[in-house]
Amino acid sequence: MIAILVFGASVARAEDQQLTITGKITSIHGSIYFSPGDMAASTPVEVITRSPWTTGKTRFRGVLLRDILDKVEAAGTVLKATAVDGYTVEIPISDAEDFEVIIAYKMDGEWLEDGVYAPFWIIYPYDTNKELAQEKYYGRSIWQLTKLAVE
Ligand SMILES: Nc1nc2c(c(=O)[nH]1)N[C@H]1C(S)=C(S)[C@@H](COP(=O)(O)O)O[C@H]1N2
Ligand SMILES: [Mo]
Repeated sequence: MIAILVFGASVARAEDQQLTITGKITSIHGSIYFSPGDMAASTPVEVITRSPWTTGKTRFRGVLLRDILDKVEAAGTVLKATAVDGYTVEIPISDAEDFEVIIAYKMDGEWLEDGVYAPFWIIYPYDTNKELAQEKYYGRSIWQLTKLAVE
């Protein structure tokens, strides 16, 4: 009984600390999971930008959203993104093609903090592409990201 409870707790915890990609992807299991460590094993990309949530220039490190979508062979047009805090938003897949959007796991050299922004944060290059510095894209900048459903 104790073992079952402990196991259940550890599974729930793990789900909060990884990204689950589902929907129109190529996977025999239906879902593909990435931990921050898995993401860090791919070629890192940095976006250095100001943001509404940070002070001065911030260095976000992650992987290109487009590369992850390629990796899972995403075949849809929209991503339904969900966060630990229950926030959800739709991200057009065209954003990943048009801009250097990253799935960030580090900020200024530190892993994103648990209970704040971890495990992942969608970041757009707001400074490089001035049109991104607006509410529409800020709203798509979902932190505590744990689910992407490809539709
Ligand atoms: N996980 C999560 N991400 C989120 C939000 C949120 O509530 N939860 N708010 C979004 C919205 S609507 C906007 S405009 C920006 C900025 O939110 P803030 O102004 O409340 O910081 O973050 C986005 N990312
Ligand atoms: Mo918003």
